[in-house]
Amino acid sequence: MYNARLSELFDEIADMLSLDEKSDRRFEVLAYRKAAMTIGSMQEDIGEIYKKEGVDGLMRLPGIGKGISASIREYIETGRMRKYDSLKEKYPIDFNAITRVPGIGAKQAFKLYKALKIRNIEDLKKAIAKHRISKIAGFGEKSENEISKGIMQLESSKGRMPIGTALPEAEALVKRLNESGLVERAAIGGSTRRMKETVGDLDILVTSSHADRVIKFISKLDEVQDVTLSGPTKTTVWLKIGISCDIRVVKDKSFGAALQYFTGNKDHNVKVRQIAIKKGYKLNEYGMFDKKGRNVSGPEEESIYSKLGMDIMDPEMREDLGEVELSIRHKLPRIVQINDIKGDLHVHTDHSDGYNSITEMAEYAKSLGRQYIGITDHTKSEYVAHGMNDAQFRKHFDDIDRANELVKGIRILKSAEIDILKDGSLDLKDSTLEMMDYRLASVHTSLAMSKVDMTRRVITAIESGYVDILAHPTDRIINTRNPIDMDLDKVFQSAHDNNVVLEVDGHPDRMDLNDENIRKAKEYNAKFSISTDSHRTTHLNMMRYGVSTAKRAWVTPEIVINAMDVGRMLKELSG
Ligand code: DGT
Ligand code: CA
Ligand code: CA
Ligand code: ZN
Repeated sequence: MYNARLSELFDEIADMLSLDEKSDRRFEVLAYRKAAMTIGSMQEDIGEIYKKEGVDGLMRLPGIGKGISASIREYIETGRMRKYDSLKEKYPIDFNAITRVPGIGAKQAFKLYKALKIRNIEDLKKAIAKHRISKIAGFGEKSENEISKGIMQLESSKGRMPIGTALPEAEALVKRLNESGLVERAAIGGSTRRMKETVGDLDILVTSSHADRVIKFISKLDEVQDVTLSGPTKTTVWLKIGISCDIRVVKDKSFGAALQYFTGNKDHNVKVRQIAIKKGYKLNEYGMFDKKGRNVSGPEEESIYSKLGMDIMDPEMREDLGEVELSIRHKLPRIVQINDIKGDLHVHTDHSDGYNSITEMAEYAKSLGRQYIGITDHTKSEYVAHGMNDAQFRKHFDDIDRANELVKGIRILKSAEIDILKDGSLDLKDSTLEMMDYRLASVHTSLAMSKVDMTRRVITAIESGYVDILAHPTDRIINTRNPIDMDLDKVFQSAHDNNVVLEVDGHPDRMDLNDENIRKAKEYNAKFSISTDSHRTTHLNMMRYGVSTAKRAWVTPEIVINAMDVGRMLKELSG
């Protein structure tokens, strides 16, 4: 799959163009950033689009013009991009790695390069050890410390890739294997199948009677950078997107047992195996064998569980958190499924920092089967995100009325993502808030408050009576920004007392609340809104990440407000 690599290349081109001191390349920079965003958030493989529809197919994508589609084609055809290569000669810096350090953008990276020839994180670490950063103009002691802290934070999360990058890549690999003609079945296993928010490596299971040919085929895939390990029935490869992938080949009759085994997690497997032993079976990745050595596992995963007297559960539940015991007693809860979802209550448009119009978002949501969407553009304090003031919101609501007349078959709701200001007050007048169908509020700025102050700030907002949904409650960004320091118990209690719904923001950079916090919130009888926080049409597909996060915390559909019809949902919110 080319998406992640192309997106990184374009981001880096934008970084490098922004450093041009001689001419203003602002529009070019913007074009490359947009392309990087479009491609980075696409779930379908851009290589496939090119293969099927050529350059025309590429140009139909939002934000992809002639020049950029030519570069995409060049890269797919030749593995190189001249534009990138020539810029790289001038700026031999690993921007993607260095700009991931908090506090370092492209400009700072270039300054570091000019002053100390720093090209990558290793160089940066050496310079910090010698206290050389603080002596560069514009940096100082404080920023040296922050950079040092940032590197440590980055390294502690190193190696685990967000599910939003890992899953599409694994799906693309499975598709290639299925199309190879060499395999009977191919499936994703491991933490990717369990939809953990980050994954350590990909695990793919293949059934074939030509393991040797499958393994050779994999080693030649364009996605593969190196073969780390290669045996007769398994191989481990390092993928170009920067993650390892284990691939196992078994015979088709072992598929169910192997999938059960490789899905895990390990603790879940250990318990299931103990049950098998008690019932007189031997269970491993090749099958379930009775006393006479006959394989009784059957071709599917399900038959293993049923032979053991258990109900099968979704992979998201297999974390040994009590699911095994409940499954034996046939008492597993009926957890929320993607098909339960009727609407999406966190959606941005080009009225603030989104890319598409209200009608485009609504049409796309309708095509996904949603019955309603809530438009939640930013408020004025979020000026970098083009947040709107009260007067602009009034006009914006007229636009939503018009959009509702234009797009039939889906209800477009009036809302906003209202900034919770430093003192806990809301960023719009009450009269504007009253014009909305519901209100979403979140913290975006002044994140470095003390725990006591932050807790008070959020609870003040919750108690205002004007908040219906608390969006991305902890404000963390996976692998980039820690959660805000806040007393979650107090916030969850207050949310319950004030009938405020908690969001499960399914954007894979956020996943907020995460599975662990959802479990905690459930103890306070919380209700949830599972949303995508979409900033363009294709983001609306990311609902599956939010739903799986909720599934990992055993959320049932009755406590998910956007699993309700619009009428009941709004009634629920107004309490
Ligand atoms: P990750 O990669 O760290 O995100 O997490 P997983 O769960 O994908 O772990 P991984 O890749 O080490 O192994 C994939 C699956 O293989 C795991 O979920 C369960 C199974 N597995 C691995 N090691 C063992 C083991 O020692 N015993 C048993 N029963 N199963 C194992
Ligand atoms: Ca894994
Ligand atoms: Ca693995
Ligand atoms: Zn948002």
